[in-house]
Amino acid sequence: MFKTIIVRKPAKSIINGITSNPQLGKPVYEKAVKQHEAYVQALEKCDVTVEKLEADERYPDSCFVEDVAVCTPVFALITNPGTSSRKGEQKEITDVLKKYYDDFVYITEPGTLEGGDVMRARDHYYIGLSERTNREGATQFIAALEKRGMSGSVVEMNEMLHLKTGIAYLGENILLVTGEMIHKKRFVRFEQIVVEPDEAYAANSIRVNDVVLVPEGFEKTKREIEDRGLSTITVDTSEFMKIDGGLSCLSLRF
Ligand code: CIR
Repeated sequence: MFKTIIVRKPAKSIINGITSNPQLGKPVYEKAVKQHEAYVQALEKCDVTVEKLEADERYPDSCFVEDVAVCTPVFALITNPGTSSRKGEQKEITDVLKKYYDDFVYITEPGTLEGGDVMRARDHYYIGLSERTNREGATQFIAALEKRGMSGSVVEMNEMLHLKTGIAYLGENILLVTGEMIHKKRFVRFEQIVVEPDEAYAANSIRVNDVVLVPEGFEKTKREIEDRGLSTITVDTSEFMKIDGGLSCLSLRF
């Protein structure tokens, strides 16, 4: 069960967020704030306490708090983002997490790691090797996990921004997978819901306690999830999608 969720309000500078899809246009700040509020309301229906952090104008991508920490059941990993405009965001989350954790591990240079590349399934952590997370960063994280009786392993990947761009663990042995994550040998022991290319963005859905949050507009994926007996809430994330962000990126859940 998750008890606490941390989110950060989008900054006005979100219009300068990193994007691989400039053809989608820039996010509209006011709309992003409204969508963020709706996201928080959806989370609040999931039996958790949501801590809302103020916007941080210095960092256009700072609403994507998932990337700057990984909150395990026993320690907080403070990451080292793999792109220059996001370096520094992790310092801002450290003080916030001191309320919740005593045990901190820090990814240090030359290691880089972003939380979007980390997927927990039961007690195992899968770590995608992306342009943002390198092998050294993953090795540091795995060492910290093993020291505390948990485990992690790396997943090679080539096509996506982050591991969780293409995969989500929904509990009960179910994975949502799309693109290069489909039928990876690593994941054969899971039941896989294959997300078609036209709904690929919905592979970044999140299970929060008894509910799965699904981005709005992806009916086939939503139905597939509901067919497994899971309840869903849809949230409009159009403004975050414009800068490669999705539902998981917008929160730290622990
Ligand atoms: C970035 O490129 O860092 C942001 N524009 C998007 C971050 C998305 N985060 C995530 O998937 N965990």
